[in-house]
Amino acid sequence: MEELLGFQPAPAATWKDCPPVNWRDLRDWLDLIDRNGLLVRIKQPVDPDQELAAITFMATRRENASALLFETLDGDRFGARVLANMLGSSKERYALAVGLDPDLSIAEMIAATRNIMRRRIAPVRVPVAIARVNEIILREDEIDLTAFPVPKFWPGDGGRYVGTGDITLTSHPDTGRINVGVYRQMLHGPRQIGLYCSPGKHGLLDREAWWARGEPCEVVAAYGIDPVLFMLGAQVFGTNESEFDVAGGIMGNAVELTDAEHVRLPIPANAELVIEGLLRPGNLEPEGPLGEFTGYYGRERSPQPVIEVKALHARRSPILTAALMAKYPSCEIGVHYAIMRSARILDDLERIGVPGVVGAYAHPAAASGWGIVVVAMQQQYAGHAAQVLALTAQCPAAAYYTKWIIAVDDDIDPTNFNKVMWALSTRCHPAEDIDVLRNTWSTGLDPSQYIAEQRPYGSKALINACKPHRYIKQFPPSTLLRRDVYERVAARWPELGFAEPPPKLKVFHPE
Ligand SMILES: Cc1cc2nc3c(=O)[nH]c(=O)nc-3n(C[C@H](O)[C@H](O)[C@H](O)COP(=O)(O)O)c2cc1C
Ligand SMILES: [Mn+2]
Repeated sequence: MEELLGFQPAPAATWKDCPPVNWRDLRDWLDLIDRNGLLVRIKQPVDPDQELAAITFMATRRENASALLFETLDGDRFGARVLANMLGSSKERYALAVGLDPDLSIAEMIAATRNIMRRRIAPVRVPVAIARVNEIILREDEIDLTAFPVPKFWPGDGGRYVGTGDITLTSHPDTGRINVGVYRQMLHGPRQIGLYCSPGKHGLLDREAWWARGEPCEVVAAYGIDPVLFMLGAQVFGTNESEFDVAGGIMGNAVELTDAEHVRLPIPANAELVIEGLLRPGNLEPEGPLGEFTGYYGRERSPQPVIEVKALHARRSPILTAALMAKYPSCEIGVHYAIMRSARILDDLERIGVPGVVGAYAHPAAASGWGIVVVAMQQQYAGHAAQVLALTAQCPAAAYYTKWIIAVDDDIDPTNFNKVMWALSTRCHPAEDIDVLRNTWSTGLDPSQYIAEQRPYGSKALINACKPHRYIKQFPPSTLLRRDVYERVAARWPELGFAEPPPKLKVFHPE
């Protein structure tokens, strides 16, 4: 019945009204979600080889499933724990991470996220001696990452992945800008880790720039990290922006960094487990495959750069954040990613200056928010929908992977796929209303092209599911109740024997 309410996302308060988050590190945040009944602690021994992933997958076959803290892991020689489904498909945990009201709708969370993402707070440096991540420091030969309960997720995975729910820091040699990205990392040996970055990702561009100079690329990777830095590492920002500044802004508190020992990059001071290392020019080892966010093994085993680990920093009983890549709703690239990506797409469209856009949603069930973007708009002139479709398809936040860009009128809530299907089925004429963009930015992980080398060149369908602008005045009226009839029936609702209150309708047959 909300179909008849129209789409009116409540304007969120400005970020000045948003208080800072009331947690400081991953452990505080776990206490917070525990108090809200959103964390399950698993004390029984679990095998990190596939059993951990199986439990995570089976426990997350429904939306809003709890986070899982595995406290006892077979083969663990470090006293480590593993957190899985940290955010997953839970909008409540997203809200608790960024300090929003968990009862907001998805559309309201997107609007509120745009506001808190506007606030920027630069990181601060804390002394090495008080940084929590320095409770344990190991160097060179003292380091043995095989002592950790590093998960192997899927039966066809090429190895154990220490980095999935990680953040990875690199810098660009020309500008010194530090990038934060989430990139998978396969354990090769006690001090060797494979790093896979897709073409176009900042971690890869940074590494190529160092190697072009014949110099090693310094890397810092955190394998146990708080939810905000993780979420920010997964979003696309311009190379003139700092993921740390945005993370600080979202939290309302500066991100705390501290000095590393071996590299010039900083390390997150409150992380659980961090390594410092070097990617040396030409040092490649076979990496992958990994069961991916698409729900498939996306890419054949191939040579990828190896991080030579120089130092390790950890808290006592560190918590590794493991991100299961799987079909919705079991994928860690879940609702948080969909909300933030949608907010970024709306920001991009606003910056470009295209009028009339009222909402957007990158649905998480569409290959983890990467496959489909629905954009809602008020059509104002001939060609407007085609313009919005093309700009949405190629704006920085939406350009990667997205195959289906669907424009709907502003009476359609883009977060409600039932309404989107109605628009596709009643307002879109496929022979007229679909355009295709070719050779667009995609990834080797897209299984839909059989020849793997072609996969990084994607394609996009632009689908106009708005009422045809040419005939908008003649377009058949939708079936709506008359207001007086609605009000009469609503008044009789209890008398008619209905226990629930009558549906609230806002749009009526024109008088
Ligand atoms: C759990 C998770 C795993 C990811 N794994 C990879 C990966 O292995 N390689 C990659 O290029 N991107 C991966 N991504 C996507 C990138 O994090 C994302 O595109 C981000 O924008 C990269 O940062 P950048 O824009 O600074 O390059 C992953 C994202 C998530 C949330
Ligand atoms: Mn970046």
